[in-house]
Order: sequence, then C-alpha cells, then structure tokens
Amino acid sequence: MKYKGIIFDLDGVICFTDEYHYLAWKELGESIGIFNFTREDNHRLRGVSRMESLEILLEKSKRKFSLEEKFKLAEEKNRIYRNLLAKMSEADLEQETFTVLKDLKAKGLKLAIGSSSKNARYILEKIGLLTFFDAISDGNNITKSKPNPEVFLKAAGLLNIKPGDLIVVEDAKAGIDAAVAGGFASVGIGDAANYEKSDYKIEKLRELLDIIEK
Ligand code: B16
Ligand code: MG
Repeated sequence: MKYKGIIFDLDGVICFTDEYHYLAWKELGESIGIFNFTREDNHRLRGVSRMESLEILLEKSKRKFSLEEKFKLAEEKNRIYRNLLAKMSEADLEQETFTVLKDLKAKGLKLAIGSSSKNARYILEKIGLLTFFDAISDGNNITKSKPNPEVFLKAAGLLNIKPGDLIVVEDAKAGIDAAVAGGFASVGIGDAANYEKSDYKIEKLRELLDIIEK
C-alpha cells in the first residue's frame, strides 16, 4: 500500500456543520448591528479558526472592539453554535461515509481527525464516531491554525507515522496548504477539489480506496 494512514478534516469532509456556523455568526452579527452577513461571507470561514472567523465578521462593522470584547463575542458565538450542534445525531453521518471509513480501516490503514475546531470531539460524539478514530487532533491542541501544518503534524505524531506516509483529506484551501507545508500527500474534496495544490482531487470519499492502492 502506498500510504499507512489518512488524516481527515472534520467539517466539510466527514460531516457538515457550516450552516450552523453561519446561523451562529449571523445571530451574533445582528446583536452588534451587522445585518449583511451572507452565506457567501460564511464560505470564507471554512477551516479558519474561531478568532480569525470573528475578525472576518467584524470587517463588516465600523465599531472597534477591544480584545476582551472580542473574546466575549467569540464565546457567545460558540454558545449559539453549540446549541445548534446539540440537535445533531448519528443521522448527520452519511451511511456511505461510514462505510468508506470502515473499508479503509479494514485495509489496515490508521485513521485520524485533523480539525481546527475546538468542538471536534463534541461533534464526533454526536455523530457516533468519537471512539472510531485512532487519533484526534483538534483546535484544542494547537497554537497555530491552518494553513500552519501543526494540527496535522500533531495527528501524525499521535499515529506515530511520518507525514510522507500519510494522506490529508481537506475541503478548505487553507487545509490543503497546511498539508503541503507539513509534507503530507493532499486530497481535495468539495471546495478544495478545484485547488491546483491538491495532489489528488476527488468528488466522493470512496475514491480514497483507489488512491491508497496507487
Ligand atoms: P470552532 P474543520 C473548522 O473545522 C471549520 O471549518 C471552521 O469554519 C471553524 O471556524 C473552525 O473549525 C473552528 O471551529 O469554533 O468549533 O472551534 O473544517 O477544521 O474541521
Ligand atoms: Mg473543513
């Protein structure tokens, strides 16, 4: 086999919580007078950390906020977001995604999560995957977010496999940049499927089964 393991981004690859991010940022924005935060704007937040996402939202405000106020705003967004995540269940994991993950595991590959989200474990618990992966690296164990490769390098360390033997699957350009910077093979799906820096471009996760055999 060409690779020993796969690191999956969570949001946009395994499950889809971007609509919840959108609703939460929109509600937060409205509480401080921002009424024009669109789904298109929300697109720019993919793979970006919570505080960086807040800065993008605040580009739409003339007001200046102190760092303390910004932390409070980020906390409030997270409260709204987690209330929305609370409604998630195993039904939010596509059957085909779960089948592909099981097929990859059955081939002897080590599987990990590499997510910018501090809510990754909560989301994984909701969709029934908390104990499925061999390692979880998330927003809680990093100091630099994507495009810095830290989250993936930590996942590789937890798996005890070197980056050159691992594939990273990402939906965000910042995530592909992080994979390239870390020395991983990169697979772009969704938004990242049109990104020239993706080593492999896929439409469906099942295509990973071909890539690992190549
Ligand atoms: P949180 P991923 C990312 O998850 C999301 O794509 C991004 O929109 C979000 O801002 C980021 O997590 C931080 O999320 O506020 O829950 O810590 O794609 O890296 O799995
Ligand atoms: Mg993502």
